[in-house]
Amino acid sequence: MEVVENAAKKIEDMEVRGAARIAMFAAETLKKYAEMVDRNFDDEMRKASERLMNTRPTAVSLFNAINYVMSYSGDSEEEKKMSLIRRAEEFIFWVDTAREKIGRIGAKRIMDGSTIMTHCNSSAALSIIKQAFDDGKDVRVIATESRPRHQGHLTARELADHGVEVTLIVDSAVRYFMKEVDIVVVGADTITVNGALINKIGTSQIAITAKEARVPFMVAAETYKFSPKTLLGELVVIEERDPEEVIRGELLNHPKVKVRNPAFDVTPRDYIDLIITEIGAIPPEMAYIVIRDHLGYREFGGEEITLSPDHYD
Ligand code: 5GP
Ligand code: RI2
Repeated sequence: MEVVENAAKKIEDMEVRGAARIAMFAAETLKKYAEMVDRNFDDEMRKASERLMNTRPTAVSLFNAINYVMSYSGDSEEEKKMSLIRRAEEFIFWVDTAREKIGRIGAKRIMDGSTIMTHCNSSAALSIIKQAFDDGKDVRVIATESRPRHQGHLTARELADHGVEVTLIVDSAVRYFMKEVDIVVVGADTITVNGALINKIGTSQIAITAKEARVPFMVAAETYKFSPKTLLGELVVIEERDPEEVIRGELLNHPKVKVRNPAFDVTPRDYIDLIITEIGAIPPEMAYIVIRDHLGYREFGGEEITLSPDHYD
């Protein structure tokens, strides 16, 4: 289990982060562990998947990845192992190809000469921006620093290294700059059945500001970011992280001061113009259809929800 424990710690500490990356990493880890297990396959894999599942609660991509990989079949342990490995590879392929497709679809919505605002560090959102740039469009990006973990620095570096001009701003400067913005593009940790977006804390403030300024707000989300559990009435758990990520020192221990650090917030669907998925650009109202038809769960109504390889059809 050491390989699983180490991987779980990396996700918890955010050494491996981003909804797509943690999902792919979980699939890679399950595959690696399956290759090592030589007895009690079902039990061992169940323990491994539970450990990985209990790392970060908000991004449904992690749940969907684990659920997809763990829906293996076979009579003998060897058959089960082969089935699990194949499913892990399928999921990893899904992650890679979806990001690329989202880039190609979303880039069409970026006009030449645009200033794009983005928040945090989303591989899907950046895929759109990079594709627009690669298509020869003159684009500039305003990136928020994304306190407290400053993932905006990663975004600024990644885009600048790609050749895109970037302006880095503090999160509270969003409204100040919104009048210069032509479109907002963000990623997603989870999309709920009623089309709400759960993404990095501060996203909903940007969405409200964009709406006020009549600036389109576009979300880049692979279909495995849609939550089948919300169809069964579950609410998305918003992760609250250590206050030490926000502030260190005396104030943290003051008996009258409480420091809170929610990592995500909810943007209601009325603020979202379009969600770019690998199966097309959809309005948030279509989230239910994506969950019903493209996540292809079989055991509707129970706790068990199985993603289906029909996805590849
Ligand atoms: P707000 O609370 O920001 O006014 O609206 C949140 C929106 O997200 C509502 O439309 C709510 O129905 C929707 N939503 C869907 N799933 C969830 C969830 O798991 N948690 C929360 N807080 N809102 C959700
Ligand atoms: P991709 C990140 O969460 C951000 O909220 C980002 O928008 C989202 O995951 C999606 O990222 P965190 O892991 O899957 O930094 O598009 O807390 O890469």
